[in-house]
Amino acid sequence: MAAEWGYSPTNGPDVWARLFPQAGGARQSPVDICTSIASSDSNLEMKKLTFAYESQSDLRILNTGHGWKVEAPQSGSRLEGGPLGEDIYQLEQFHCHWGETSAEGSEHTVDGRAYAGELHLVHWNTTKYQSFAEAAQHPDGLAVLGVFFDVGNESNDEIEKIVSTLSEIKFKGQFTDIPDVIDPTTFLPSGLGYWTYLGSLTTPPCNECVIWIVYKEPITVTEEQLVQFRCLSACSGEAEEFIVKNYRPPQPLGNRALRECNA
Ligand code: SG4
Ligand code: ZN
Repeated sequence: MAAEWGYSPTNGPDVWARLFPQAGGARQSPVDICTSIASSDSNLEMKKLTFAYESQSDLRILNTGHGWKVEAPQSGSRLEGGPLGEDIYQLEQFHCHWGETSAEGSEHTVDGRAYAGELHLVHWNTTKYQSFAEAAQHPDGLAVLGVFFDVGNESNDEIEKIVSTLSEIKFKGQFTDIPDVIDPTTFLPSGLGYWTYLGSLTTPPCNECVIWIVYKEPITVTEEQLVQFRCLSACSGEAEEFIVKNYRPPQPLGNRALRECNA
Protein backbone atom coordinates (compact mmCIF):
# COMPACT_ATOMS: atom_id res chain seq x y z
CA MET A 1 0.00 0.00 0.00
CA ALA A 2 1.17 3.51 -0.85
CA ALA A 3 2.52 5.63 1.98
CA GLU A 4 -0.77 7.41 2.38
CA TRP A 5 -4.31 6.12 2.21
CA GLY A 6 -6.58 7.41 -0.49
CA TYR A 7 -9.22 6.30 -2.97
CA SER A 8 -7.16 4.89 -5.85
CA PRO A 9 -6.66 1.14 -6.54
CA THR A 10 -3.26 1.09 -4.79
CA ASN A 11 -4.22 2.93 -1.61
CA GLY A 12 -8.01 2.77 -1.61
CA PRO A 13 -10.74 1.17 0.53
CA ASP A 14 -9.87 -2.40 -0.53
CA VAL A 15 -6.44 -2.16 1.08
CA TRP A 16 -7.09 0.10 4.08
CA ALA A 17 -7.38 -2.85 6.47
CA ARG A 18 -3.72 -3.74 5.91
CA LEU A 19 -2.55 -0.62 7.69
CA PHE A 20 -5.69 0.09 9.69
CA PRO A 21 -6.96 -3.19 11.17
CA GLN A 22 -10.20 -1.62 12.43
CA ALA A 23 -11.23 -1.17 8.78
CA GLY A 24 -11.73 -4.92 8.68
CA GLY A 25 -14.04 -4.95 11.71
CA ALA A 26 -17.69 -5.95 12.01
CA ARG A 27 -19.05 -2.44 12.74
CA GLN A 28 -17.92 -0.57 9.64
CA SER A 29 -19.49 2.26 7.63
CA PRO A 30 -20.99 3.11 5.27
CA VAL A 31 -23.61 0.43 4.61
CA ASP A 32 -26.27 -0.15 2.02
CA ILE A 33 -29.56 0.79 3.66
CA CYS A 34 -31.93 -1.99 2.76
CA THR A 35 -35.22 -0.22 3.42
CA SER A 36 -37.27 -3.39 3.77
CA ILE A 37 -35.27 -4.60 6.78
CA ALA A 38 -35.31 -1.27 8.65
CA SER A 39 -37.39 -1.65 11.81
CA SER A 40 -39.42 1.33 12.88
CA ASP A 41 -38.83 1.97 16.53
CA SER A 42 -41.43 3.80 18.61
CA ASN A 43 -38.73 4.85 21.09
CA LEU A 44 -37.11 6.94 18.37
CA GLU A 45 -40.40 8.62 17.62
CA MET A 46 -41.20 9.28 21.28
CA LYS A 47 -37.83 10.73 22.11
CA LYS A 48 -37.45 13.13 19.22
CA LEU A 49 -34.02 13.83 17.72
CA THR A 50 -33.43 17.56 18.16
CA PHE A 51 -30.65 19.88 17.10
CA ALA A 52 -29.73 23.43 18.01
CA TYR A 53 -26.90 25.09 16.13
CA GLU A 54 -25.34 28.54 16.19
CA SER A 55 -24.91 30.68 13.08
CA GLN A 56 -21.23 31.45 12.64
CA SER A 57 -19.07 33.50 10.31
CA ASP A 58 -15.33 33.17 9.62
CA LEU A 59 -15.38 29.39 9.92
CA ARG A 60 -12.17 27.81 8.69
CA ILE A 61 -12.37 25.60 5.61
CA LEU A 62 -9.43 23.45 4.60
CA ASN A 63 -8.32 21.07 1.90
CA THR A 64 -7.42 17.85 3.75
CA GLY A 65 -6.10 16.16 0.61
CA HIS A 66 -9.17 13.93 0.80
CA GLY A 67 -11.74 16.69 0.33
CA TRP A 68 -12.80 19.90 2.03
CA LYS A 69 -13.61 20.16 5.71
CA VAL A 70 -15.15 23.03 7.66
CA GLU A 71 -14.08 23.28 11.28
CA ALA A 72 -17.14 24.35 13.23
CA PRO A 73 -16.58 23.58 16.90
CA GLN A 74 -19.71 24.84 18.62
CA SER A 75 -19.78 24.55 22.39
CA GLY A 76 -23.28 25.99 22.33
CA SER A 77 -24.67 23.45 19.87
CA ARG A 78 -26.69 20.41 20.93
CA LEU A 79 -27.72 17.27 19.12
CA GLU A 80 -29.75 15.00 21.37
CA GLY A 81 -32.63 12.55 21.61
CA GLY A 82 -33.50 9.88 19.06
CA PRO A 83 -30.83 7.15 19.16
CA LEU A 84 -28.49 9.22 21.37
CA GLY A 85 -29.82 8.08 24.76
CA GLU A 86 -29.41 10.67 27.52
CA ASP A 87 -26.24 12.16 26.10
CA ILE A 88 -25.64 15.49 24.39
CA TYR A 89 -23.46 15.77 21.30
CA GLN A 90 -21.85 18.93 19.97
CA LEU A 91 -20.89 19.86 16.43
CA GLU A 92 -17.18 19.65 15.57
CA GLN A 93 -16.88 19.82 11.77
CA PHE A 94 -18.61 19.05 8.51
CA HIS A 95 -17.37 17.74 5.18
CA CYS A 96 -18.57 16.02 2.03
CA HIS A 97 -18.06 12.95 -0.10
CA TRP A 98 -18.58 12.87 -3.88
CA GLY A 99 -17.84 10.86 -7.02
CA GLU A 100 -16.39 11.05 -10.49
CA THR A 101 -19.86 11.48 -11.96
CA SER A 102 -23.12 12.33 -10.29
CA ALA A 103 -24.33 8.75 -10.68
CA GLU A 104 -22.14 7.98 -7.65
CA GLY A 105 -20.58 9.81 -4.73
CA SER A 106 -22.60 9.02 -1.61
CA GLU A 107 -21.14 6.64 0.95
CA HIS A 108 -24.40 5.18 2.17
CA THR A 109 -26.63 3.76 -0.53
CA VAL A 110 -30.36 3.11 -0.36
CA ASP A 111 -31.53 -0.24 -1.74
CA GLY A 112 -28.34 -0.30 -3.78
CA ARG A 113 -28.79 3.19 -5.20
CA ALA A 114 -26.06 5.80 -4.75
CA TYR A 115 -26.73 9.54 -4.55
CA ALA A 116 -24.44 12.18 -6.10
CA GLY A 117 -22.83 13.03 -2.78
CA GLU A 118 -23.21 13.00 0.98
CA LEU A 119 -22.67 15.72 3.57
CA HIS A 120 -21.52 14.68 7.06
CA LEU A 121 -22.06 16.80 10.16
CA VAL A 122 -19.74 15.31 12.77
CA HIS A 123 -20.63 15.64 16.50
CA TRP A 124 -19.03 14.30 19.70
CA ASN A 125 -20.43 13.22 23.05
CA THR A 126 -19.74 16.02 25.54
CA THR A 127 -21.70 14.33 28.31
CA LYS A 128 -19.22 11.49 28.65
CA TYR A 129 -15.96 12.70 27.11
CA GLN A 130 -13.54 15.62 27.48
CA SER A 131 -12.49 16.04 23.85
CA PHE A 132 -13.27 14.99 20.30
CA ALA A 133 -10.11 12.83 20.24
CA GLU A 134 -11.16 11.01 23.41
CA ALA A 135 -14.72 10.54 22.17
CA ALA A 136 -13.46 8.95 18.93
CA GLN A 137 -12.05 6.07 21.01
CA HIS A 138 -15.46 5.03 22.38
CA PRO A 139 -18.44 3.20 20.85
CA ASP A 140 -20.84 6.05 21.73
CA GLY A 141 -18.32 8.83 21.15
CA LEU A 142 -19.47 10.37 17.86
CA ALA A 143 -22.78 11.04 16.14
CA VAL A 144 -22.70 11.85 12.44
CA LEU A 145 -25.67 13.24 10.51
CA GLY A 146 -25.60 12.19 6.85
CA VAL A 147 -27.46 14.15 4.17
CA PHE A 148 -27.68 12.90 0.57
CA PHE A 149 -27.25 15.13 -2.49
CA ASP A 150 -29.55 14.95 -5.46
CA VAL A 151 -28.60 16.89 -8.58
CA GLY A 152 -31.13 19.44 -9.74
CA ASN A 153 -31.53 22.91 -11.20
CA GLU A 154 -31.60 24.70 -7.91
CA SER A 155 -28.22 25.39 -6.35
CA ASN A 156 -28.08 25.08 -2.60
CA ASP A 157 -27.31 28.53 -1.12
CA GLU A 158 -25.47 27.19 1.90
CA ILE A 159 -23.34 24.84 -0.24
CA GLU A 160 -22.62 27.80 -2.53
CA LYS A 161 -20.97 29.61 0.41
CA ILE A 162 -18.54 26.68 0.54
CA VAL A 163 -18.09 26.48 -3.23
CA SER A 164 -17.16 30.16 -3.44
CA THR A 165 -14.09 29.55 -1.24
CA LEU A 166 -12.75 26.47 -3.04
CA SER A 167 -10.49 28.38 -5.47
CA GLU A 168 -8.52 29.53 -2.40
CA ILE A 169 -7.97 26.03 -1.06
CA LYS A 170 -7.20 24.21 -4.27
CA PHE A 171 -4.17 22.41 -2.83
CA LYS A 172 -3.81 20.06 0.11
CA GLY A 173 -3.06 21.89 3.34
CA GLN A 174 -4.48 25.22 2.21
CA PHE A 175 -7.16 26.87 4.31
CA THR A 176 -9.17 30.07 4.44
CA ASP A 177 -12.04 31.58 6.39
CA ILE A 178 -15.56 31.54 4.99
CA PRO A 179 -16.77 35.15 5.16
CA ASP A 180 -20.48 34.28 5.00
CA VAL A 181 -22.58 33.34 8.00
CA ILE A 182 -23.21 29.61 8.05
CA ASP A 183 -26.16 28.10 9.85
CA PRO A 184 -25.74 24.30 9.86
CA THR A 185 -29.52 23.89 10.26
CA THR A 186 -29.95 24.98 6.66
CA PHE A 187 -28.07 21.91 5.40
CA LEU A 188 -30.79 19.60 6.66
CA PRO A 189 -33.71 18.51 4.49
CA SER A 190 -37.23 19.63 5.39
CA GLY A 191 -38.38 16.05 5.98
CA LEU A 192 -36.70 14.80 9.14
CA GLY A 193 -37.22 11.03 8.79
CA TYR A 194 -33.99 9.10 9.19
CA TRP A 195 -32.31 5.69 9.41
CA THR A 196 -29.91 4.92 12.25
CA TYR A 197 -27.37 2.20 13.04
CA LEU A 198 -24.06 1.76 14.86
CA GLY A 199 -20.99 2.15 12.65
CA SER A 200 -17.56 3.66 12.15
CA LEU A 201 -15.61 6.51 10.65
CA THR A 202 -15.63 5.98 6.87
CA THR A 203 -11.94 6.88 6.54
CA PRO A 204 -8.84 5.41 8.18
CA PRO A 205 -8.41 4.59 10.98
CA CYS A 206 -12.11 3.64 10.68
CA ASN A 207 -12.72 3.73 14.46
CA GLU A 208 -15.96 2.00 15.43
CA CYS A 209 -17.22 5.01 17.35
CA VAL A 210 -20.11 6.45 15.36
CA ILE A 211 -23.87 6.48 15.90
CA TRP A 212 -24.99 7.10 12.31
CA ILE A 213 -28.14 9.09 11.55
CA VAL A 214 -28.85 9.26 7.81
CA TYR A 215 -31.69 11.47 6.60
CA LYS A 216 -34.07 9.85 4.13
CA GLU A 217 -34.78 13.00 2.15
CA PRO A 218 -31.91 14.36 0.03
CA ILE A 219 -31.09 18.04 -0.49
CA THR A 220 -30.55 19.41 -3.99
CA VAL A 221 -27.28 20.77 -5.34
CA THR A 222 -26.34 21.54 -8.95
CA GLU A 223 -23.98 19.64 -11.20
CA GLU A 224 -21.83 22.79 -11.34
CA GLN A 225 -21.42 22.74 -7.53
CA LEU A 226 -20.23 19.12 -7.69
CA VAL A 227 -17.89 19.98 -10.59
CA GLN A 228 -16.25 22.55 -8.28
CA PHE A 229 -15.72 19.89 -5.57
CA ARG A 230 -13.98 17.70 -8.16
CA CYS A 231 -11.51 20.52 -8.95
CA LEU A 232 -9.80 20.31 -5.55
CA SER A 233 -6.34 18.78 -5.67
CA ALA A 234 -5.13 15.94 -3.44
CA CYS A 235 -1.56 17.27 -3.60
CA SER A 236 0.16 20.23 -2.04
CA GLY A 237 1.24 22.43 -4.93
CA GLU A 238 2.48 21.75 -8.45
CA ALA A 239 1.33 18.20 -9.16
CA GLU A 240 -2.37 18.27 -9.87
CA GLU A 241 -4.22 15.19 -8.82
CA PHE A 242 -7.88 16.04 -8.63
CA ILE A 243 -10.04 14.65 -5.86
CA VAL A 244 -12.58 13.23 -8.27
CA LYS A 245 -13.92 10.70 -5.79
CA ASN A 246 -13.68 10.31 -2.05
CA TYR A 247 -16.31 7.83 -0.98
CA ARG A 248 -15.93 4.42 0.62
CA PRO A 249 -18.28 1.77 -0.76
CA PRO A 250 -20.81 0.02 1.51
CA GLN A 251 -19.52 -2.48 4.08
CA PRO A 252 -21.47 -5.49 5.38
CA LEU A 253 -24.24 -4.62 7.87
CA GLY A 254 -23.84 -8.09 9.39
CA ASN A 255 -26.11 -8.63 12.36
CA ARG A 256 -26.39 -4.94 13.24
CA ALA A 257 -29.82 -3.41 13.75
CA LEU A 258 -30.99 -0.85 11.21
CA ARG A 259 -33.76 1.28 12.67
CA GLU A 260 -35.87 4.00 11.14
CA CYS A 261 -37.74 6.99 12.42
CA ASN A 262 -40.40 8.59 10.28
CA ALA A 263 -40.22 11.80 12.34
C1 SG4 B 1 -13.28 13.14 6.20
O1 SG4 B 1 -12.06 12.67 5.64
C2 SG4 B 1 -12.99 14.29 7.17
O2 SG4 B 1 -12.25 15.29 6.55
C3 SG4 B 1 -12.28 13.76 8.40
O3 SG4 B 1 -12.05 14.82 9.30
C4 SG4 B 1 -13.14 12.70 9.05
O4 SG4 B 1 -12.47 12.18 10.21
C5 SG4 B 1 -13.36 11.57 8.08
O5 SG4 B 1 -13.97 12.07 6.90
C6 SG4 B 1 -14.26 10.48 8.66
O6 SG4 B 1 -15.50 11.04 9.04
O7 SG4 B 1 -17.89 11.26 9.03
N1 SG4 B 1 -16.84 10.29 6.98
S1 SG4 B 1 -16.82 10.38 8.56
O8 SG4 B 1 -16.89 9.04 9.10
O9 SG4 B 1 -13.88 13.19 11.68
C7 SG4 B 1 -12.90 12.51 11.45
C8 SG4 B 1 -10.84 15.00 9.88
O10 SG4 B 1 -10.73 15.84 10.71
C9 SG4 B 1 -12.09 11.93 12.56
C10 SG4 B 1 -9.65 14.18 9.48
ZN1 ZN C 1 -17.66 11.71 5.97
